[in-house]
Amino acid sequence: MQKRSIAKIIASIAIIAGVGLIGIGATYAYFTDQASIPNNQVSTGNLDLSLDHSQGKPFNLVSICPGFVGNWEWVNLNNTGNIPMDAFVWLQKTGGSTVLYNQLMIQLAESGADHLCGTGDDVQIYNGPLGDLDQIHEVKTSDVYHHACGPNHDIGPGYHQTLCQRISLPSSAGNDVNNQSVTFTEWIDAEQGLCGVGCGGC
Ligand SMILES: [Ca+2]
Repeated sequence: MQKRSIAKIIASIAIIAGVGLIGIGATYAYFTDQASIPNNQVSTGNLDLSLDHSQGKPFNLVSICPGFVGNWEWVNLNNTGNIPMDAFVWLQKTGGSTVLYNQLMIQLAESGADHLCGTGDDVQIYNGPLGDLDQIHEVKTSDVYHHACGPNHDIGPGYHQTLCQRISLPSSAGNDVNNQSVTFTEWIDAEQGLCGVGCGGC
């Protein structure tokens, strides 16, 4: 009998506990509500460089001699993407005479606001042997282009930069370059620029 009474008591406690849990659950049935902000998006900018193969590109200089000074030629670096870019230029010899390659000289300049090469507002980028232009040189842009993207040397989206170029063969080159030829590739590297105010999200 005693065991049965204890069992009844335990059963009663269990029922009471169960009722208590239901009561607790009901206590926390608060009102709730929810709102949302849909259509969040993240996208990356488009870095896109295109070149106008402009006056004198590629170089095709035939039968030149020591003392030769070429005409100013140029290529346009177009920012056809939607973020600012920095541009860098370098050369890579692809065949022929290393002696001639190292004797040839090249001047690189940014055209300035007048878009003309060989005028007073040109900004020199490089002046030396082709053979030493295997390191990248930044195409620093003139002030007229800065305003698009802050105080950096960026080419703004929709803008272009004119890169002026002139090749010469010094009179001191001598017979070492007699009857020689060389080929090379000109590379333009583009890199995302640092943004100023109003220049997008990069
Ligand atoms: Ca100029």
